[in-house]
Amino acid sequence: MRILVDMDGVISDFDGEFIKRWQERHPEIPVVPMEKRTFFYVKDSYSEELQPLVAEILLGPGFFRDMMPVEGAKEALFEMDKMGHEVFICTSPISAYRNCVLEKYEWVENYLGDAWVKRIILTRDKTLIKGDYLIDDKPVITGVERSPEWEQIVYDRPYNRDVNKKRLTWANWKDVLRF
Ligand code: T3P
Ligand code: MG
Repeated sequence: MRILVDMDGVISDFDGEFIKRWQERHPEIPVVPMEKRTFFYVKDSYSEELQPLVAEILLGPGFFRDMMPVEGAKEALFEMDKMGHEVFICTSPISAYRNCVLEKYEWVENYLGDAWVKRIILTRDKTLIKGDYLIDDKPVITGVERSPEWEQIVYDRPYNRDVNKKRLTWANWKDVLRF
């Protein structure tokens, strides 16, 4: 099987890093806790006045480099690879790409090693990429291809609970994917 694995919110803890930076920079403004994050985009959980502060954090240096790995992600990737699957990291950079693109590569090198840097597929349009599965936390993935080759498996997060697709976490992926 060819398995495409998303990065932010799946193997790197995007929300954890956001919450940490928000609390450091704006201790007086309550951070929206994860269980109340019903929108995929962080900014949609904040009022219009606060949205520039959200953007400042996401675009600032180090945000994409400093994320902690999601628990169990590395082990799962290595195990899929060992099982003989073709595993790729399929990730989209934010439009303001200046820090994001380099830091995503640095992150993969730091946490997964050189061999995985070669498996990064950086694209704004995941529908064009061929694979059997795409493990991704984004509720709906659209692009120019109306019928992507892959089946999305939702990586379970509070903001995608209303999506009716197969879902998994790194704690139960082997039961869900039963190759
Ligand atoms: P990935 O494809 O690795 O999940 O949008 C660009 C990337 O940033 C994409 O990464 C999704 C992630 N992202 C969020 O997860 N939440 C957000 O609020 C924003 C702006 C981006
Ligand atoms: Mg994601």
